[in-house]
Amino acid sequence: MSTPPVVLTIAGSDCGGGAGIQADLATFASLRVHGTSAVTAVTVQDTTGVHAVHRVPTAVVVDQVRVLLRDLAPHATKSGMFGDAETARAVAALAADGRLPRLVVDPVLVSTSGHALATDDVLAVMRDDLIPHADVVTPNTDEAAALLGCSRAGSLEDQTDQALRLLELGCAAAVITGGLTEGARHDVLATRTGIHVLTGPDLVTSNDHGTGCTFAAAVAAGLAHGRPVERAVGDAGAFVRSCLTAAAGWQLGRGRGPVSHLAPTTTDSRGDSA
Ligand code: PXL
Repeated sequence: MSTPPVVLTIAGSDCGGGAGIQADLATFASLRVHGTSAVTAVTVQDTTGVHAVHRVPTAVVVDQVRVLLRDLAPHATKSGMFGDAETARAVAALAADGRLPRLVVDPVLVSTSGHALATDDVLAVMRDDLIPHADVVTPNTDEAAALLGCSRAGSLEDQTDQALRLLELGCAAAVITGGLTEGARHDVLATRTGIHVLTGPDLVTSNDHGTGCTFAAAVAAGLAHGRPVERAVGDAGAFVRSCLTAAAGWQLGRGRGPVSHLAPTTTDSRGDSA
């Protein structure tokens, strides 16, 4: 195998292996990119919930990012959970300096189990200081509503309108994931050139922990492979569906189980054909 592209994730650790840094690195390996990581927070977590959160000092986060940028020159970057607003601000400053290439911002607010992973001031920093430098922002419908200060999209029209409004924050593209209409799930991508509605089946499973992180990490992997954003987003949706399908029968833990990053991927989403 030839030298893979490198992706950097700046995110929190989920010691249960379902979300956060662990989901990002598993996704990167599955999609044939080399994953590097700067840890922002350590969550004490299992499938039943988040039991504690320990932030990593901002200087330690920045130091991890600094050495990785210098030595491994990532082709794409991804942000997830921040330990606090100071860390979010420091990462936004790196983005403003053009140091974070092909930046995918996953505006993480709440864990799958319902635990708040960001305070209002982290949300404000993401919206005002970080997202203006993002190539793609990947909120679910709740996160999009929080960023825009409105209620959750209740129709495909609302979802489209909100994706367009996210562009006004200054990002190059925004995809709102997980809009539901009977039996179907829609991801709505808005770019400077148009709207793309990506529709798939609504896969009902309790093993869905880490889908948001996995989606955003897969988008970053696609961008690192040099794909255009429309293709990276479409492939990421297909990858998440294969991860959900493969884990549907798993029995891991007593709560919301993880998606499977062990799913065989199509050559398309894995990047053997580019
Ligand atoms: O899926 C959001 C998320 C992000 N980062 C960490 C998490 C979670 C959800 O549980 O634990 C560390």
